[in-house]
Amino acid sequence: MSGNPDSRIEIFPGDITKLDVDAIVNAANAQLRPGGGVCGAIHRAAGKNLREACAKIGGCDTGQSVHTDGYDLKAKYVIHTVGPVWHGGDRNEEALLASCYRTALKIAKQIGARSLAFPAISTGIYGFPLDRATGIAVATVRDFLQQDDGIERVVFSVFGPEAEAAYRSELRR
Ligand code: AR6
Repeated sequence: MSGNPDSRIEIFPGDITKLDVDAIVNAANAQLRPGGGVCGAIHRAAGKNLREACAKIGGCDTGQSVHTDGYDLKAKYVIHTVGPVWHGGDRNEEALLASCYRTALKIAKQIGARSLAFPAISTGIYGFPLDRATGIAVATVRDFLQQDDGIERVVFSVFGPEAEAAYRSELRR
């Protein structure tokens, strides 16, 4: 339907909160609390209105996504997705991680966000092995973009040289 999906994918080494995109994706927890990692950074940058909006929603299941405004961020929206905690791979972690990317992209489409940025969901505090997570992230985004031309730009925000190398290598495949 929409040409080579890789022409709409890019890598940004650095802090996702700085990105000027329509929506950034948050690697959230099921209670939608500020937490640490990229989630803590997004909440700090967006301000207390984000915490209040998340409290109003109340929670989100693993593998699912919800959205709020972006408040003090450049991004108009935050799409909160709850990645799986890695337990060794036999608790449906891979399918749940793919579902995070898919449901976030679906919401982006619904709210009219044409550019969005993902962090490496689940690969920090939740312990998902980086290479496996990167494979799932890239494959799921490519697949979605191939079926759909509503999203113009997907940025993988990678924090640190190891994550950057993993994404660059996966995108060369
Ligand atoms: N910009 C982009 N990526 C970042 C940033 C940033 N500012 N900060 C960290 N990362 P994590 P998880 C990378 O732990 O594993 C929170 O407390 C980081 O290097 O943030 O899904 C939530 O509330 C890693 O590659 O998320 C949950 O409780 C990636 O973001 C829990 O952690 C994800 O690491 C979620 O754990």
